[in-house]
Amino acid sequence: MTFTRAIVRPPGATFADGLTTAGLGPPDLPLARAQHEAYVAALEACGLAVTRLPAEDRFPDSTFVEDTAVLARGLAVLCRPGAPSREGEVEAIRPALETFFPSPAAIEAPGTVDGGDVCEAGDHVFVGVSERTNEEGARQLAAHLATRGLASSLVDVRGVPGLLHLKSGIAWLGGRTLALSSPFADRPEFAGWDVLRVPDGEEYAANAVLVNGRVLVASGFPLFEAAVRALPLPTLPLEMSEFRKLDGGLSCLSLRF
Ligand code: CIR
Repeated sequence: MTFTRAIVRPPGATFADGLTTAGLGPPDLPLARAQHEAYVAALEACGLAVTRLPAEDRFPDSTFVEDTAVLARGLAVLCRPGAPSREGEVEAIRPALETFFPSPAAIEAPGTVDGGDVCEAGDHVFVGVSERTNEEGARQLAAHLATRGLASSLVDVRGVPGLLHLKSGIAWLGGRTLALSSPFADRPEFAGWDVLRVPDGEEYAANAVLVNGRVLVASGFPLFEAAVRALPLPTLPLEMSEFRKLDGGLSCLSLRF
């Protein structure tokens, strides 16, 4: 799958008020903005034209744009975030999405879906059922994806300690290869896939992103990065410390299509 575009939104003035369970302390906003700039530069280095939306101070978590929509094969599905404080983010991003996807589908109540629970892996999509994405939402999403020839399977991630979204623990690295953190490595849902097991202690690195043949990885996880390079896939390491403080990872900072 080749990406040509991405949508991002830099962290706003209220960023430090975002939801978090990480216990890593408050984020440094200037540093977060610098890390976001470097992230955008990495996407551009991968050949993407990046649409930078204005910061949106009404919604502290609005820099995590991935959670607001699922984009696949020309289809856009507006999400219905599981966290009440994030609901308004969807309407806030809708106009930007509609410039590229004039008639988006939408997850309807009582369904909820956060985009971070959706992992596209070639012709297959894994959809996490989490504290944010419920089974009703996952089924609605699967029905929309099926209209584009994408098969889906549900992965229950509730009860995996410290895991916010499915993609906090898994990533697609092209072909039949998945990076899986330990809680996922032996699960039957991933039988038949080639598994790159994320080294214990480097779990955060599992949220890597394949962009046009290169893999964006969080810096500071040398064993995982070496394993990706050995596939062989080139890596682009990025500092993510300030987003990690808000339970965020690399994938959630952009919508790629
Ligand atoms: C939240 O709890 O919703 C945000 N603080 C972090 C969202 C991260 N999104 C993602 O991993 N897809």
